[in-house]
Amino acid sequence: MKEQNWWKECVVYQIYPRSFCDSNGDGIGDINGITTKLDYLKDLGVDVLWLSPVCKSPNDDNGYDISNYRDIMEEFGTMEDFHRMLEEAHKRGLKIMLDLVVNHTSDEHEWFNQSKRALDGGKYRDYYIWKKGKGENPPNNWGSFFGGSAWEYCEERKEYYLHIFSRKQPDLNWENPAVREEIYDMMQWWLNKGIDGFRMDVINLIGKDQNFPDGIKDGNAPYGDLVPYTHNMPQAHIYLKEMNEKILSKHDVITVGETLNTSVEDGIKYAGFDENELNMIFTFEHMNVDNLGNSKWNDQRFELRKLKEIMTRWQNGMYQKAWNSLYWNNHDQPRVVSRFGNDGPYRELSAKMLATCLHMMQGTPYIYQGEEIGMTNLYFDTIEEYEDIESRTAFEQCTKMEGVDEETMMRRIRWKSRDNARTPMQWNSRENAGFTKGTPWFTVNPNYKSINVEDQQQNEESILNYYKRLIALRKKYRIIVYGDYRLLDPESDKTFTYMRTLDQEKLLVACNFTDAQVRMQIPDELKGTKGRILISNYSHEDKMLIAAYGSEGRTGEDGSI
Ligand code: ISL
Ligand code: CA
Repeated sequence: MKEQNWWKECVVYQIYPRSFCDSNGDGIGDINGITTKLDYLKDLGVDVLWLSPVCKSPNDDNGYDISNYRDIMEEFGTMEDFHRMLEEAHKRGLKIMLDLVVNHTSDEHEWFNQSKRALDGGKYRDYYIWKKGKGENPPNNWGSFFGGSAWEYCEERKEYYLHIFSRKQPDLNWENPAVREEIYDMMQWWLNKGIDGFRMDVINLIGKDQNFPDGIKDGNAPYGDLVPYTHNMPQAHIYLKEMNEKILSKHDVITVGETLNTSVEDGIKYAGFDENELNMIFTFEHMNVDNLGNSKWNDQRFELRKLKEIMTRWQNGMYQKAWNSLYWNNHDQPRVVSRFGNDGPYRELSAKMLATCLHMMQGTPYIYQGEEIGMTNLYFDTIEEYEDIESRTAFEQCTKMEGVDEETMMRRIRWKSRDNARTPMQWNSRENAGFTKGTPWFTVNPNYKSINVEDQQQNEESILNYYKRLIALRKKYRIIVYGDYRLLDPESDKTFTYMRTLDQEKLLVACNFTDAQVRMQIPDELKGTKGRILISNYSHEDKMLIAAYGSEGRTGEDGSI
């Protein structure tokens, strides 16, 4: 077993502040709202809270477009509110992790204002990625993730700037040492306030191929693919090592990089125990399991065998080399109980099953607000009802430029939109789910009367209480944190079964992904041994135990459950 660290043993809870809790009735969740829920979070048992961006922002992309890194978004409150929240969190032993969005800023950031005007030199001239066009055309054919070209022409400079995301999110030029110093300074400034870590937004995009070649066009795609020239470039590792040396290594913090399009090999470089870059990364491979080609936009259901293959490859590939993070959900993904589970009659059972499947793996688990009560997707009829910039721009581009008919595209958006994760947190069965006393900024899922925190607190068998037990188990059994992992049923399209092992101990995790009963064999290595069930999503645990192990708590000859 490699070194033990607190960030390997903790559980992180992600808060999307806009949709978490509104304290002043303006319909927008805020920092004081978070403070009022710290007891709830402490009681849940999580250790670290990751807040999606809280810095000043014009909210083109809900805070992922920062216009001032050293100030708080007006709707969310003040710096005083932030300090109070931090202090109250620390009093309860909860750590606070901020979202570091430094691949790009907002186009309303002062650096960009200066850079636009810096025609003949000056400090800010190369803070962003500026290029001359090719005649009437942009510097190359790259398409932005949020629709259209990745280049925007700027009248003032008579040049184009690069924006991998929206045109209001210009990419910073990390080649420029002054930019890097500026960012390290800002990180230190927040660390001085006492924050406990960073989740780093699209951090593997900070290095760009300086030749800026055209990308390959896929099928009907109007633009070329920028991924091979902007993701996981060697520079990204150089800059992360520099950041680590100058800032991170001097603090006992938790770091996780959001890294799109990374392989296990990349993961080992970013999160390797001896690499001095990050503690862990978010892989996307398991989130892309239900993609169609390279695109997330489709409404097909995932294949269990594929999901198991991906997760197993990461579990085994990183083992003893680097650390995994474990997640089913975040503010960019549809709700897992709708996506990989069953949000109809088996919502509770499948939410618990999915939680078990994830939390018993090796890595640091992340819970996204509402996941702990089994919140579901929300399906709108028209594109106008969606708020998210990604859904809106994808609808435009796919229907107008790629020939997808509107009906089909709406089906895909209902299934995959990031807005599925962004409906307000469901606290109770009163108006607006107890999220706000005003008019919520975004539709509350109408199922809040039957899915909410308050009801689940009162029910011993609820998903919420199940999460509490899962978290508590991790604190109690080292095998959950440090044990190795072995998949037992690669061929099954019904079950996901794996074994964890630490020294003499074994932990069997058996998950049924179907809506029917399945029979499974107790693996030979457990036959005749004494075992007990640590947790189960079925209330008839005892019966199962007897069926599996006989009344003595020993496995029977055939070992079937
Ligand atoms: O999740 C996605 C898959 O389609 C993308 O929508 C997402 O943009 C990508 O994962 C990068 O995410 C991060 O950076 C974006 C921001 O919009 C996301 O909310 C953030 O998590 C740009 O800052
Ligand atoms: Ca508010």
